[in-house]
Amino acid sequence: MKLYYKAGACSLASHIVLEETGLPYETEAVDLKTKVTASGADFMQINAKGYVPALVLDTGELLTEGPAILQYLADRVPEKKLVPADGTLERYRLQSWLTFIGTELHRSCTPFFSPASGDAWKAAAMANLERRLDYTNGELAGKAYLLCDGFSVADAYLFTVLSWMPYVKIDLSRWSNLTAFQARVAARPAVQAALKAEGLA
Ligand SMILES: N[C@@H](CCC(=O)N[C@@H](CS)C(=O)NCC(=O)O)C(=O)O
Repeated sequence: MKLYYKAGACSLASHIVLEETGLPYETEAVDLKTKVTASGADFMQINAKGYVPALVLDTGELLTEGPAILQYLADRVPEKKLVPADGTLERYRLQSWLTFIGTELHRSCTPFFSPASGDAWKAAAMANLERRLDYTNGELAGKAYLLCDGFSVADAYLFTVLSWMPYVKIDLSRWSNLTAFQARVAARPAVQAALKAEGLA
């Protein structure tokens, strides 16, 4: 398998989960502005959506969209329990978190990474983000991870989005459960390995 990524972008969650699975894989960085990969390939020919993460399977097939990639990887190694079993209520709770992180947290960060976004959009996104972080902080009260069964792929995604807060100019120290969560996830060897590989450790 090969993961196309950009250091520190949402593809970091897939990179962390690849490390957690122990499956063999390779990575290739993508310049998201020029859409050229580190080896000089035209990324648009690999993933017509033009964004990361993109996972090329050993069969040569392409899988895109972070939440789908995360679940695909976790399902390859059920013994690692990175996702609840298919068809259980807990699995839908995991999907609920992945959707929330993707559409409410990740998307609310978008205007802060785009020079073209106006102040009104940024203010609305900031208000939304603060409300959603408040909610997430509450959900983590007395819990080590988002789901009761331990670390899951949703935690890798939440960790990745929380790592953007300095760029968004949100001080996470307001939310003690979020900062404790961030430290807990950062201490995982797989997370350290992915961060190091992306030059972020
Ligand atoms: N819906 C996609 C969104 C992925 C996404 O937003 N990727 C960003 C990096 S975090 C990207 O590659 N942006 C470059 C672009 O859209 O041109 C997913 O969940 O995987």
